[in-house]
Amino acid sequence: MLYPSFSKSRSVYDLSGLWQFKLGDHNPQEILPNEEVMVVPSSFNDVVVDKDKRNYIGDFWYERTLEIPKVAENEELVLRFGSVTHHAKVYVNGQLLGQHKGGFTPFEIVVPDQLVNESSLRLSVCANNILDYSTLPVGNYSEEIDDDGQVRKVVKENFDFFNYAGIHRPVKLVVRPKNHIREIVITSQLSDDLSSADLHIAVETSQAVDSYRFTIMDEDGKVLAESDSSDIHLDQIRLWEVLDAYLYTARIETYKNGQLLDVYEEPFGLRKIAVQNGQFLMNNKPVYFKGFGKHEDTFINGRGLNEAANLMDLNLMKEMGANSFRTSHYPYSEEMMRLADRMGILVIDEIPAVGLFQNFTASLDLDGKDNGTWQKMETKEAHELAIQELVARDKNHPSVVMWVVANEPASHEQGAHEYFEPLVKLYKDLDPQKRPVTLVNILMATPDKDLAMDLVDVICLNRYYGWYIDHGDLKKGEKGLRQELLQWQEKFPEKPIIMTEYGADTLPGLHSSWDIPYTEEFQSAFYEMTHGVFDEIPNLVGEQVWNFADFETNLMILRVQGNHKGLFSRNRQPKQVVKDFRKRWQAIPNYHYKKK
Ligand code: BDP
Repeated sequence: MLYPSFSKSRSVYDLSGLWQFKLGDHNPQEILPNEEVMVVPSSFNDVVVDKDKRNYIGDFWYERTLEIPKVAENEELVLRFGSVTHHAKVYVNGQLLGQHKGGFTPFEIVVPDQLVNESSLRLSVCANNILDYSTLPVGNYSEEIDDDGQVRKVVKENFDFFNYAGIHRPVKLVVRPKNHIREIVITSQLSDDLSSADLHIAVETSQAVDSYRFTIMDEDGKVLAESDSSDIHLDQIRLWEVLDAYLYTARIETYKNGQLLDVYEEPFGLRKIAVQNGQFLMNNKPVYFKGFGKHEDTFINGRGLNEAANLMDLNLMKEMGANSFRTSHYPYSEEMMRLADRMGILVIDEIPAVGLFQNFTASLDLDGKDNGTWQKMETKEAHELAIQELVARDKNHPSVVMWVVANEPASHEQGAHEYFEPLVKLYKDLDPQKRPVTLVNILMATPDKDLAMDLVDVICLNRYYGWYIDHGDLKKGEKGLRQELLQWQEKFPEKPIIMTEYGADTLPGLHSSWDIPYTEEFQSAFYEMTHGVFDEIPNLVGEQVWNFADFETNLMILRVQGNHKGLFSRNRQPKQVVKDFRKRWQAIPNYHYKKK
């Protein structure tokens, strides 16, 4: 799906700001009362202040009226949502125009012509934040009867982050030609010496066109090539490299009867990815991933788009020598993906496939027994949709170097292989760049028990030796970690390994002479131990700390106002260990760290 950029043929209006708001039922035929307002984009939860409202589960409504801009006869009016979490129904003047499942991907709705002719529109959105065994993420849904006899809907997260909800990303009003460019897919074949590229730009239009015009520009806007053909050769190219991004722009014009119909500009980068011999190659060089699992999570905004926080986070990362992050545990905003493209940050791109583990929150049983997960999950349809929508949205981003099929599913339980095989294939079939696919493996699914890692290209592991296993005992933790990494390496010698999570909750300012868990000293000792082991394992080609910053979770005995495994506090102040990381990561080159 195209990003809502404007051009000569397209106007884009931003509908951010205050909307009317209501938790609970509403009849969209009627005007939503003026009693409460909400900011779009944001999560409603931390803005409403009232405790019951913060935890509200069910339908909730947003409404605003808008003047309709000029729309010519050959144009259409489109409502474009960056994301509504987790489900949305969109009404205009009381009429249901469309709906969307899934809280982290964009969707658009064309306003019918007869409504465009009205002078103003009343736009109502019914959002819903229920999660159950058929949704991604997976939630434990139940209904309770309150003292006053009212049914109260409850979602217990089957995952470790707060179930923020709302219109999380920008809402835009787009005026575009009826005969418009619907899709652009840019693929490139680089020469062996990586000095030139054969581009192919596939364009899909909503109606037939006579011809196309393709223009390729460099970063200064200089025209490098112009052509009527979708196959274009570029000489003396500049590659998109880790932390040294270079973005070209493809301008696509469509024509009918000699008249310009639509114009759209898509940025793209030129780089080559391959996985072979236990290495992750970028432009034929082995990469070492340094970085984080993150969350879209900030004070007040919750999971709502916060572009200043996004930029600060990536600046902090770069300053430490980090070069990558994973969009744990859902697709991040399109704005973040564009920023990563711009800054040369590698992104491991994840769908909201988290919580695919029966009894996840109840289980700190680490023995890996079979809970019957794959008989109970009803997520297949949501899973396919999430993959389709993510690839459709992110396929052209040079920053995206790998897709994640799921985070910490019960891949050691019977049925996991059968469940994931078609989903991995779906990614491969859909992705025009054929990027590697991974599954982020949970600590119970050790090499002797796991049933799914044979399906994927890269072994991504979340491991907590010294924290959830051998808590506080770093000597034992070290042994266990080393042993397991060696087992993975032996089992799949051709597959690179990336540690996608490792970390220890730490309260800044808490100290101890005895390296006691939760202190800053323990956090430093924990990372020193793990890094020592990582450096011994040739196939381990990346380390992504859990987590970049502390973040909000649901209520659990293990959580003290959220998860504190951040290297930064929730308000982005560094913990003591950041200094150690800066030293380590600034000394580790982006390429050729592991000599084989
Ligand atoms: C893993 C999850 C992550 C959690 C983390 C933790 O992937 O979402 O926040 O561990 O326990 O289970 O801190």
